[in-house]
Amino acid sequence: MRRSALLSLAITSLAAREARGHISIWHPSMYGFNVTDKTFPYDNRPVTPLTNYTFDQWWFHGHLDYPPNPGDFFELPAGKPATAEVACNKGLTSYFASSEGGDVRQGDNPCPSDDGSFPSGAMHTVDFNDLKGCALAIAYESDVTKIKPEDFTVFSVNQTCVWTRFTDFQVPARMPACPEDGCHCAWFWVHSQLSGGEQNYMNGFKCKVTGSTSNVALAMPTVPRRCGADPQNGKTDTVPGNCTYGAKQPFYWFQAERNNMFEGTYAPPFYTDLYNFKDGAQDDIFADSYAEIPTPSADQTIVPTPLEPSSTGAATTSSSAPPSAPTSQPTGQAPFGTPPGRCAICKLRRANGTAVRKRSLFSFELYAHSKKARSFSLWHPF
Ligand SMILES: [Cu+2]
Repeated sequence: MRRSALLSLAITSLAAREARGHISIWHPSMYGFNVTDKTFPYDNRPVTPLTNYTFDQWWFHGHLDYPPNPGDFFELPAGKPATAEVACNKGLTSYFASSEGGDVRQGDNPCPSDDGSFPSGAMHTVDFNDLKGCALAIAYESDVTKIKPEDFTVFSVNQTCVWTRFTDFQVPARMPACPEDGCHCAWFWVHSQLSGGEQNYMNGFKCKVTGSTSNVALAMPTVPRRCGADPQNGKTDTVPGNCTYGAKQPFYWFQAERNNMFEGTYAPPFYTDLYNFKDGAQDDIFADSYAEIPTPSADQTIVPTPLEPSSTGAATTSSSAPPSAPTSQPTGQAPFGTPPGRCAICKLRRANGTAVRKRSLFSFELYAHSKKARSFSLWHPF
């Protein structure tokens, strides 16, 4: 009797635990806001990571058939911060009322751990210095079925994402207004390679720019390039000529289809200076931001300077042709893969028993990460 009671308690707590995990943005404007672990044949909650997925699975997190209610928009005040909430469970956010487990908020903590330690495993960071940033991107299109991956432009980066639940995204002052039925936005996150596998996060939502004072359109976004200092991969100095300047696409990485980034497991692309994603508003993403942008390469010595923006301007559209998605790693970038030093670092961390292996209260089922046996899973926190 007692044993079965204990067993059912164990099953109950296990079920509660498995209903949680990882991190996403949370807002009623998002696609999949009410998707639970039972909605799909597989666990496709907004917080689940996207890796090796087909296009239909990863694009908008596979949630296009779960749109927000009409009229729900995430507002982007031009020139001001937009405060988003990131958490590993809806119950940890202001929107707990529609969460399976109700209100489990713990202040600004995006993902409390079971032993009170911080950061928890689902935050995928060893410590504050291991944070790799997240981004918001926008497409000026109301019809979600018309949007292609190449249409998204990153307009704001928070390099210390996901340290806090309330996460500010500075909105560029010159963001033009959206069409009457709104724009589409998406949240993107790729975490440190020291704290988990090749997980991509994408959550789409409906958004609207408020207080717009400019009508200059965004430039056509191009693929970001690795150009920051990267000592772990043998690059001690930044290579400014190798950066992508102006409007940049988000990273589409490690999926089965439609990638635009081809970095290896141990050198993920990050929303940091490493890819010329400065913290805060991306103010140089407009059609008139640069007179000319030279072709980036490792040997490029000309670095473009943004023009002084006029606060208003005639409506313009980008004249450049849409960039075609690259089919291979661009040349002239830092070598990717597994440099000898990498694994030594990971083993050291393991041996020392540091935060890398901390479990999260909102931990995720183990096999989600170990579907494909990879050596990195040895130091994956789950
Ligand atoms: Cu995760």
